Amino acid sequence: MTPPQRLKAYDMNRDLTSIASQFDIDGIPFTIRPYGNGHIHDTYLICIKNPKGALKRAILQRINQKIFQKPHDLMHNILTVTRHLSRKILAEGGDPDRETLTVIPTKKGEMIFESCRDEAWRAYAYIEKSCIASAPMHLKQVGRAFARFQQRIADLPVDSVIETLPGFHDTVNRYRLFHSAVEKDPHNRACNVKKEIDFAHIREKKIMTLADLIDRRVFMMQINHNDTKLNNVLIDQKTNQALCVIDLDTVMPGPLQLDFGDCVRSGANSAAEDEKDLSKVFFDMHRFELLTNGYLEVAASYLSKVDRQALVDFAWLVTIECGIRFLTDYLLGDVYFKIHRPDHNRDRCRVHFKLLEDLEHKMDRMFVLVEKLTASEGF
Ligand code: GN1
Ligand code: MG
Repeated sequence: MTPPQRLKAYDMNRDLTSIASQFDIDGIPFTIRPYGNGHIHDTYLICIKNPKGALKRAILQRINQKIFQKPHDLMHNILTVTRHLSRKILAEGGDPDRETLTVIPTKKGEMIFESCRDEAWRAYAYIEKSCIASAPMHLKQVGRAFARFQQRIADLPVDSVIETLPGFHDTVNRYRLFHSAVEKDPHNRACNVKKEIDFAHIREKKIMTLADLIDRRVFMMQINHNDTKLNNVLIDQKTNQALCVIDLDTVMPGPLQLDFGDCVRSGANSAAEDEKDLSKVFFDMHRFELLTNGYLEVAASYLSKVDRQALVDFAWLVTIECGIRFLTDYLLGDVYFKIHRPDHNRDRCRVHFKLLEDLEHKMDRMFVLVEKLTASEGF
């Protein structure tokens, strides 16, 4: 008798094959496997054999509709941004098929396939001969890639994208949600994270001060990527240069330093985002220098003094915000971020708070480095 688990796996594959066949891909999908390690959607890599027998790959994704409740708005944003980037890349003599994402429509010409189970699926062309950036060898390229992204998108009007996740980087609101999760404590978990709760509370004033500057529009606002993790940059395997910025789900307006801050949060961490052994977690100045060097090679030319001088504060802000988000989700019973083990969100929060504590000791040095690297670019 077939064990029930295998039957389930077979059914899943059959469903995925039929979903993949809805997209405008020339050929028959013959292997499908889970791909990447995102916290939000379900992602699969599909391999397709076309009628002549040639192999091609594509990415298939089930959109998490608990988070992205309007998948069509999400795809509107992605198409707006990829079309804009394609024009820029072409004008620069580049190859848009490799340097930005390409959405594969369904055979009916839609950007989303809605399955009979009310699931929303989308597909992207897979960019061959590339790999996902990893630290530390690609850090400079990652900094450069996000600055180039920022530069290319700067002239896209902020109202051309829809705010799919309102208040996504509204740290004050994130803080309020955290506060209310502590008060409600629906899973009696607050007692396990007393230290972390205090850690966040002590920093409330600084969060409010920075948020106030953002509200008063002291900083340049533009469309941001908003998820500038290392693994959202593809590296060209041939040249070892940054090739493409991926995961455009959160393109929305905000102060432009946010993307730098998030990139530092992700790239200057000496350890994994969910490392259990906190003795391995520290803010790595060398990694910070590599990222910042790559970033400023491009960005020094367009950052105003005020914007540049706030870069380090934003690394602080995004790090605490992300830690607070994980802590809130832990308190609420892991309803937002996918978890792969018990207490996963608590561990992620602990990593962020350890990272932040170390970053706080290094902020002066970070600031000096930003100024030094800017001057070395001639600004
Ligand atoms: C989520 O799924 P992924 O890894 O692309 C999250 C980001 C967080 C990140 C933390 C829509 O991104 O905001 O910074 O996890 N995306 C969303 O790793 O909430
Ligand atoms: Mg993302």
